[in-house]
Amino acid sequence: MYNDLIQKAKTVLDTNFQPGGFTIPSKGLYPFQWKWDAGFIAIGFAHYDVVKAKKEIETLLNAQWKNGFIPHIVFHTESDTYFPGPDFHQSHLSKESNPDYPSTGMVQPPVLGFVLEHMLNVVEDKKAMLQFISTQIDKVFWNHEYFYKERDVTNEGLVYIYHNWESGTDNSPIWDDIWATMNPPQYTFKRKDTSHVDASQRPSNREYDHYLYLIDIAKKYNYEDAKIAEHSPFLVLDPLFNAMLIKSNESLINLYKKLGGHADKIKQLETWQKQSVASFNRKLFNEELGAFVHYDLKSDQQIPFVCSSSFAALYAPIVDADRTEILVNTLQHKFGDESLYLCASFDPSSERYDPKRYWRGPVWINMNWILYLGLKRAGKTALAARIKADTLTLLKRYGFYEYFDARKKVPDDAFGGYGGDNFSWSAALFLDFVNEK
Ligand code: 2M8
Repeated sequence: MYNDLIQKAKTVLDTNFQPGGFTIPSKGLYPFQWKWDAGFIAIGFAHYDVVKAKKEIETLLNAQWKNGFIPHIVFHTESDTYFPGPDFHQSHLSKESNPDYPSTGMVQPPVLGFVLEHMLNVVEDKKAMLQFISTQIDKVFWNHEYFYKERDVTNEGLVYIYHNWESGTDNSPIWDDIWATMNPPQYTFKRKDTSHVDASQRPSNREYDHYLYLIDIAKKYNYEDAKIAEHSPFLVLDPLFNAMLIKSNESLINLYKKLGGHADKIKQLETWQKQSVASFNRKLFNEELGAFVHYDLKSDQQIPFVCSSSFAALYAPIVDADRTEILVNTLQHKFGDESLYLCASFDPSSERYDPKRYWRGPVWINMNWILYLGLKRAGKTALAARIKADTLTLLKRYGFYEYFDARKKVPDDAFGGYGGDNFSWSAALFLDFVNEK
């Protein structure tokens, strides 16, 4: 039924795979290796080219810093089609950075633990994959150790992000109130993204000023975590980021058990996990909204908006049966209108919702994949089936775009595939959806 599209998805991935052994998210727009993209991409490759799948993970982990940090972009090669590049980020300012790999000084959602487990589930040759995992898993464990040591300022088992790019959901309306507390200088720079993509689908220039300013603050303190935590106006507990960490903790425990030994690491992971799950439920749940929300550590309060990140917890061992009902109910009521595809990235009833602009409303395939697996885990098979069907419909209707209009009927029959075309994680996760056993 999807034979043509499967072939196209493989072509997208194979074309985006670079001689250096990593895959770019989209030609021109994103010419380097991104961390959480690499994880989703490896899952796609695992379905038909295990060598590339392993290479993707290896190449990313080679760029790990001395303190376990894994950067959000690794600048394996030079390119003048993206801003801000290595010259702006200057990872060398950090004494912890990896001298062999210029990178950014920020992170992205910790997906690698569950990516390794998912790759193992997908491949035929489990023995060979486990062998590969045994060579990489300690690096992922070490990355979690970094998070718990350096990014848990309140000692609650919840990890902060200091930049919206660390969340992966770059210009979500969640950050708007934080931007209102800042007054960054107006930077003079040449946007590169808007030469690849219509400006109406991307963040505004003023939003970029905020993004760049946060990086400048981090650079001023040579990317030292404790100093960033003290001085950055942006310090947030993100429910997507922390759910990914908890899901990956669970996967690391499962994988270490399969590998045998490693009792000390399993014990450590279980200890982190217990505290993280308890704090996640205590601090990030908003009773009134019936969903998990972000928490602003600077103003010491929740950011009371529902977005697709609010439901990522379903994919991890976080939510009890009562809360699952509440959460699923909120998802259905706020996002489940039949005129919309699941799942808009931001609350469609909010005045901040924008169905075209990047992370302010459109549907993203990686979020749908996380929510799909979460709903299945929660036993909500009908809603899970709907999100899978919507995902496949969108990809069939528009192709492997970066994000999609959530409206089934786009005004004036306009084209609803947005951002970069031939986008790697849309192709990769399509392969995972259609090859599901
Ligand atoms: C987008 O973010 C980058 C910065 O990291 C950008 O806009 O330049 C986000 O969608 C992010 O989640 C994604 O990893 C990245 C590459 O696909 O693009």
